Amino acid sequence: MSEITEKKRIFSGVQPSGKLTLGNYLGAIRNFETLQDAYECLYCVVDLHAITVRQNPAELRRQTLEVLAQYLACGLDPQKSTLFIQSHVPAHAELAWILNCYTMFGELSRMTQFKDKSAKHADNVNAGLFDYPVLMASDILLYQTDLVPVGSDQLQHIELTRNVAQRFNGVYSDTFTMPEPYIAKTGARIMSLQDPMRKMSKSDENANSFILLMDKPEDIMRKFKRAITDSEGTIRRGEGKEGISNLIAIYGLATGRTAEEVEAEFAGQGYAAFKPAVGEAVVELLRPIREKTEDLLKNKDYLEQVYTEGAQRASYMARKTLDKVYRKVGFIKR
Ligand code: ATP
Ligand code: LTN
Repeated sequence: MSEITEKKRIFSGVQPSGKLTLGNYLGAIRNFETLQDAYECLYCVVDLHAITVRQNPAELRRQTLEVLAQYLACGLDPQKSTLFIQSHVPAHAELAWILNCYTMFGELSRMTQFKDKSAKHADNVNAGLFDYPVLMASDILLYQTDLVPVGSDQLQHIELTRNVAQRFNGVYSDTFTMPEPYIAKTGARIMSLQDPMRKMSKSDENANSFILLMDKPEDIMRKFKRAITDSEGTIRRGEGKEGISNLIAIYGLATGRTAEEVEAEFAGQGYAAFKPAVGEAVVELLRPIREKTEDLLKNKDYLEQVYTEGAQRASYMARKTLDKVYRKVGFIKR
């Protein structure tokens, strides 16, 4: 008997809620690229998620295209992976409604991202912000996803997705594949350069806390030179050295070295030598991505072709799951 091995499926998404950071790249997008040969991958720009926080419409449009261009600039290949925009495949919103009816209010109340974001946007704690994880579960379950590459802040949402899938499968028999998170060993949580106890976030008010993929080399150098460290002055990881530990992780990822190798390389040297070295490594890491993104953004026709074809492929896969779900819950076939 000939053996047909189908590739396992991957889904992940990034919100066009601002400009992408080094954290987004090292925690997520870099892994998207390395996984695309071994898996059948769908990578989405999740614009429906982005409007849970108020967005300027013109900027949202621009940022959506920019995230797509950055997917391509980071090496995602539309011949290998399906790249698309979430709002172009209505099945995401349709499945989200159904799954709302299989998700408990109490479960959603426990989500730390909801608690953080509702504290931060106290004047706009809308139902979408609360429901955000159900839409994310729909993104994942719609494609019978096996693996979800994300930064560690998203683990709780994937756990919730698994609970919802299990509940639905329990009521109606096997419908959804049970997804697993894929979290890289290093880079899963890049910290803020100004407060190394918090994750680097594109929506931080302090622009010195994050490195953007589109930052100019002089800005990258300046931000690393100003990065908060400690008064001890040695290049090693440890308790109370979260700032330096973060810089060691970043330098290691940018140059392909382990943390031990970085510590050995800079043994006996101080922060005045290390910080510019991290800056230079990141400048070189990001230079080709920035230049490629700039080129791609000049070619809107190409971007349109990529997202149009992506949405067609994704819609076809999504429809299969949605039809099955509609049948199982008892809706009449149209
Ligand atoms: P926001 O700041 O608007 O909440 P975000 O950057 O946290 O946005 P997304 O754009 O949706 O959120 O994140 C895309 C991916 O990047 C997710 O997989 C997320 O886990 C990952 N990610 C985000 N920040 C970091 C970080 N500091 N370190 C590692 N991975 C991260
Ligand atoms: N919530 C994610 C973005 C996201 C996502 C997804 C990630 C939306 N849908 C599906 C993986 C799979 C975040 O990073 N904030």
